[in-house]
Amino acid sequence: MKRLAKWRLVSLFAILALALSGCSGKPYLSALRPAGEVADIQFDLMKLSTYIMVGVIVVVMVIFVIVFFRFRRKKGDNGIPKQVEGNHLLEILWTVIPILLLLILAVPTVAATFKLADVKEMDKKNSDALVINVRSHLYWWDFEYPGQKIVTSQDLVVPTNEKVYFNLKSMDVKHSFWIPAVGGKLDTNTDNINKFWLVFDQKRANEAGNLFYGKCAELCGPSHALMDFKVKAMNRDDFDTWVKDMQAVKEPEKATSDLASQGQEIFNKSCIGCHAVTPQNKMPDTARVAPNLTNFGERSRIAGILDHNKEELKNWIKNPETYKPGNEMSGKYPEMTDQQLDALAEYLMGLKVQD
Ligand code: HEC
Ligand SMILES: [Cu+2]
Repeated sequence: MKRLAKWRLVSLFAILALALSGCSGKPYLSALRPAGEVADIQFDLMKLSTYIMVGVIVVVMVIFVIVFFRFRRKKGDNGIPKQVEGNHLLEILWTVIPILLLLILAVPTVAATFKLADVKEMDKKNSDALVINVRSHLYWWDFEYPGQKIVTSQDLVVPTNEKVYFNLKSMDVKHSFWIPAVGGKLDTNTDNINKFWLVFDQKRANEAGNLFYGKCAELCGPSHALMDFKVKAMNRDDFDTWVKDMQAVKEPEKATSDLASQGQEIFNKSCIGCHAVTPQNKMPDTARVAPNLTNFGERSRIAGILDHNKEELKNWIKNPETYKPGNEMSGKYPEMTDQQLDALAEYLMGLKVQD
């Protein structure tokens, strides 16, 4: 019997350890390791409300314990104790204290809400603020840089230590744009544009390996949990270079080897109807039906989730349904032989804009 109780305790601690390890605060993924001005503000609000809640619990528990022991029935107590009803001082106290606590919570929260929604700068004429149009799709992300006239998908590229402004919109159902370490989450809706800004801190980006993880935070379908994107944060100079390299691609890049040009041929026959390989957006939003692959060779993941290598790429093209159930690519192109898959992988991995 005793042994059983001991094991119960051990397994309880094991489960607890497992649960708490989820809070370890990975720098690329955790809201508890804020990596920018917005994340800092949000984290401070979380701390403030946690402190207040813990304070209330502690005070209530202390009073509870005192009352529990002091007013127990003791030997010699007979009958019903004196009945007290209505105490002005107490009633005023327990009305005023919660009001004060709510005010302490509300004032910084409302102030932060307005600050985080302040996008005057992006709406100004001739403003030189960096604006990115985020378009969410079942189950992938499109990023358009209207000022730079380029489009990329799945990997969001941003400069660090400056305000980056976002226009958020969804092309199918509601999704939500969230970069846990940096800020959000804000819904992407179908019939209005939500706007906000974020700052990506350079030092924290270094700690995170210059790659933050982004998530869809609104249940949107069977592959919702797989609707990931990544954020490449780099200093302004590197960002400008990346933009120039993207802009320099005016037409589909020529494959460099025999195998790759075979792949390009297959791609031009079966895939290019959905996937663009030039970064200029010549289509209306609604016509963009698949990730832009101009810089696919430089992605950090395939489809946001798989390791970026030829094997996984072939697996993906062979059967995307296994990896992302309900995705919009499955079954919409002819089946490929192993040889064709090799060629496609060779071609796609070669799609790079930077050297
Ligand atoms: C009907 C349109 C359509 C066709 C045709 C199509 N795809 Fe896709 N493809 C998609 C969509 C949509 C996604 C995004 C899937 C997701 O992540 O949910 C995608 C994703 C991908 C990805 C991952 C992209 C990234 O940025 O990580 C690759 C690679 C890819 N497709 C290759 C191909 C190849 C190769 C072909 C031709 C054999 C092809 N696709 C044909 C619609 C299409
Ligand atoms: Cu989603």
